[in-house]
Amino acid sequence: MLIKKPSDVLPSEITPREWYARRREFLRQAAALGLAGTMLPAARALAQTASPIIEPGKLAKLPGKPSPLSAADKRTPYKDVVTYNNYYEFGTDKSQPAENAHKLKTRPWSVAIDGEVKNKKPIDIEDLLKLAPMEERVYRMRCVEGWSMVIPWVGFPLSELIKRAEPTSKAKFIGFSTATQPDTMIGLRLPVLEWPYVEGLRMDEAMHPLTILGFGLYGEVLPSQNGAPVRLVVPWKYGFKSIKSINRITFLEQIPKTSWNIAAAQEYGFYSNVNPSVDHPRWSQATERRIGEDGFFQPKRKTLMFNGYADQVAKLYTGMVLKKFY
Ligand SMILES: Nc1nc2c(c(=O)[nH]1)N[C@H]1C(S)=C(S)[C@@H](COP(=O)(O)O)O[C@H]1N2
Ligand SMILES: [Mo]
Repeated sequence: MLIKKPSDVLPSEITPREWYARRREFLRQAAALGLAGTMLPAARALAQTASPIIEPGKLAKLPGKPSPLSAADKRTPYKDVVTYNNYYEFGTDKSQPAENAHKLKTRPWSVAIDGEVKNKKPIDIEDLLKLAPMEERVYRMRCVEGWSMVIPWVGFPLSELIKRAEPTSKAKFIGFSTATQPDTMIGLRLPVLEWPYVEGLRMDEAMHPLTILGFGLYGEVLPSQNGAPVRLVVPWKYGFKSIKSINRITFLEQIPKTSWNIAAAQEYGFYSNVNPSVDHPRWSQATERRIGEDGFFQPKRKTLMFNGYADQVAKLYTGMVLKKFY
């Protein structure tokens, strides 16, 4: 096979501009190898055989009790929330997850629990859904790329699941993995990230009341492009920490590996707290564009420290130099 695997590429070589170039090169090589005959129409078929969820009212209802932790910001229109996505397993363009992710098999589904815990029993999604009362949490979410949304999530605190797992005294961090479904996730064929997608949190961040497992949005179960059947939602960190379609949670003594840090360590650290005064090495993080509200020619809005959640989370980082722990 002529196509470069991630292991053939030094992480430090990868920049977003190169991802595009590599994706184009990948498609060109695929065409040259005759793979185009299998892969590209397959991708097209994925988009055609079932109906993508791009409007409300098509998925099962999942109500949540309104929470005092919700933001008062205007909610981003449903259509934008479900058609402007990052979910690289389904393609690197913003529109691709909505076109492709409805093929994701979300049942049967269970989440493996392992590492430094007493209760390693995997939890089936149906049991997980019943673990704690569902709440509606309207959160500002900000992507490291410089855009933001306000999403009414439905879920409950991750701490509920952590308590059930009974971490040992050695558990200092938690790692999360996304499922890999080679036959539904066309993006797994692209060497853009190492698969599975992995993320992590420090234990106190994971136990924080703002950190939730998300099962729904806008009062319905999650559309697959938003990470069905269960994802993480951590509103004070850049969007990539909020890992989708979780099938494994591992309790660890040491800091876990995270996908974007593996891909480009000098650009994406473990903490990835939203911070307007720590720029990305190649662009400013001082401002953002609110999807569905701010036009391209409007002045951008100011990004807030910890995405506006400083009152609740700043104390987690007292004494840490945030330019170093980015
Ligand atoms: N498994 C997985 N999770 C992921 C991603 C991804 O590519 N794969 N992208 C992340 C990024 S960069 C962002 S901004 C958010 C976007 O979530 P949304 O599409 O629901 O708004 O998902 C995050 N979780
Ligand atoms: Mo992102």
